[in-house]
Amino acid sequence: MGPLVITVAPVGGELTREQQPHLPLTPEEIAEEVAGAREAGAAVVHLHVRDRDGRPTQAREAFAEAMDAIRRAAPDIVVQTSTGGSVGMTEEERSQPLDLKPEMATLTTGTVNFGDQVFENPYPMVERLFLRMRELGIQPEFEAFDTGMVETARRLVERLDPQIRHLHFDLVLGVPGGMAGMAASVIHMASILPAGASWSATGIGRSHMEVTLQALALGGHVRTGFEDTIYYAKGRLATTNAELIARVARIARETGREVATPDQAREILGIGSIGGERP
Ligand code: KMH
Ligand code: ZN
Repeated sequence: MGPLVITVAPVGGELTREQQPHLPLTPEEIAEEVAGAREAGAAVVHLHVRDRDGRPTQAREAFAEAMDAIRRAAPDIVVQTSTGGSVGMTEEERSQPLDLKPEMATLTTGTVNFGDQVFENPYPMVERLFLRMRELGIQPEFEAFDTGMVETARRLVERLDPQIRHLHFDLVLGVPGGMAGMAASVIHMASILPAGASWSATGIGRSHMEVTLQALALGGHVRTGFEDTIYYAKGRLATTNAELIARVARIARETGREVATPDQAREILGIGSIGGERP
């Protein structure tokens, strides 16, 4: 198996300090968490940010501030901005961080119930976000909450960019409304991905370790962080994102798999391969 890319998701679009007292909110707090995660083995940061009152925002300026702080604290980490934002945000709001040309950005390819709410991703919007990413040379991470989203990503690429050089997926499992966070889900999802695609997985909430361990066993990559689990173990809140990253890195090394550097991650995820002229 090749090196393991670990992504840290330190903030999330919905989480509050009431739920997770260690949640980073300001650009400095986020950068400090990212630096700790980088030291522990994370090569990529999946980024959401907050406004001055700690509320989720997709504002360009807020992302710019957080990205500047991250660049100072963890200069080599790959920054992957969210285009999902939080439930209920408009397309206009959600697309703002793309203007900053991050190396990577998420792209959820379908609508899904999200607890009692609906995370809306109508197909025409997904196409527009994809085209904007391609125009700016931003590598998409296709976020798939169920099998239909994998098929939609496949269809989108066939229509808009059949010569695309690399596809990368993140399997987000265990969202109430999406596919169950079970080992069997990881196995099935991994089996239907387009040939040659790279993939990571994350289990939301109590499914976190089952999904993580199955992804590791199959040679996939892993995402972890407060966005995905606020607990380190049953009844014990995580105190830093770094401790969640360190556990994954430890398991990988114990089982003979090295942990990818950000440059190795760039290679594995196909960063820099989208946009521009095709050969
Ligand atoms: N907060 C969720 C509704 C993404 O970042 O692209 C969407 C989400 C996915 O977190
Ligand atoms: Zn997210």
